[in-house]
Amino acid sequence: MDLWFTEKHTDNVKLSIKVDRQVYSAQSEFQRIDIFDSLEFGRFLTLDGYMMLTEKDEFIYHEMIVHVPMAILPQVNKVLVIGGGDGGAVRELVRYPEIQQIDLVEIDAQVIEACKKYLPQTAAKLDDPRVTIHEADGLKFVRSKKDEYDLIIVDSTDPFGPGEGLFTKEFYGNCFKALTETGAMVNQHESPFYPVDAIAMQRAHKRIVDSFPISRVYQAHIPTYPSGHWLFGFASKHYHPLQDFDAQKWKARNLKTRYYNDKIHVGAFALPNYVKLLLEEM
Ligand code: AAT
Repeated sequence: MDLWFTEKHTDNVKLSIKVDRQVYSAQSEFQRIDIFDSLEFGRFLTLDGYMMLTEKDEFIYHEMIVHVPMAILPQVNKVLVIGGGDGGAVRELVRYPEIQQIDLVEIDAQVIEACKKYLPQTAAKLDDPRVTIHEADGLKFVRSKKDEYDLIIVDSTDPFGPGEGLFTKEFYGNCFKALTETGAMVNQHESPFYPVDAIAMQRAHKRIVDSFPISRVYQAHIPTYPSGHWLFGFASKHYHPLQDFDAQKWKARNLKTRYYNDKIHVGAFALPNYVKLLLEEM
């Protein structure tokens, strides 16, 4: 008998992935957590039935959410990751020796536990001595922080349920305050393609533009997210994502990556006209 995981992307579109077996299922205080094995995408994690990551394509998302800001900011000592209990963003961050401290703020401890057990590919570096895990709501966590982080990575679920607060004006204002004088914030910025997603994306974008002097959007192709066309936001107090990008410095690090490179860095900030229109950049 065939078993399929299906996610509804719009009222008229669904994506289905053939499942080999279900590995884990639990209802936490915050959401339903499921982990499946599949032939095409390897093991994958869903929350409330929405795809969070697959073993096959998570490298694209995690490389793009980490290496883009790390190649722009000249000195990053302290990083805050909000969400990201799967550990994928942390795995990429610990590759930088100059990072001394990483605070990971994940609302759902059960996501961390499940990923440590069943998704070592992403979770393996959560035990790095530089990482401190806080089981807390990111919205509340940043309220009391001031002038502390060089980089904030918002690796959150979509703007419903527990993730909703991470798309508010209050949250972006508090992230601004929590950053050092030259700090920057990167967030998963939703998809521009289907109107249901684009409306939330536009709303969040306006709030970020209002909160930061420099704010640019970049893109990547993530096959298992709705439409496959995904955006990230780079919002900064001082450094510009292209003018302050030092390709030579990044190349000299000799970090092995499967998606990100210096040409992708520049190209990712070139947006299609329809996206520029949605972002009111045209
Ligand atoms: N790294 C790719 C996977 C994610 S998961 C996002 C995580 O954010 C989840 O573990 C969820 O529990 C956590 N989260 C949600 N709301 C909050 C909150 N308020 N505070 C802290 N953590 C939170 C991202 C997937 C992107 C999906 C795109 N469609």
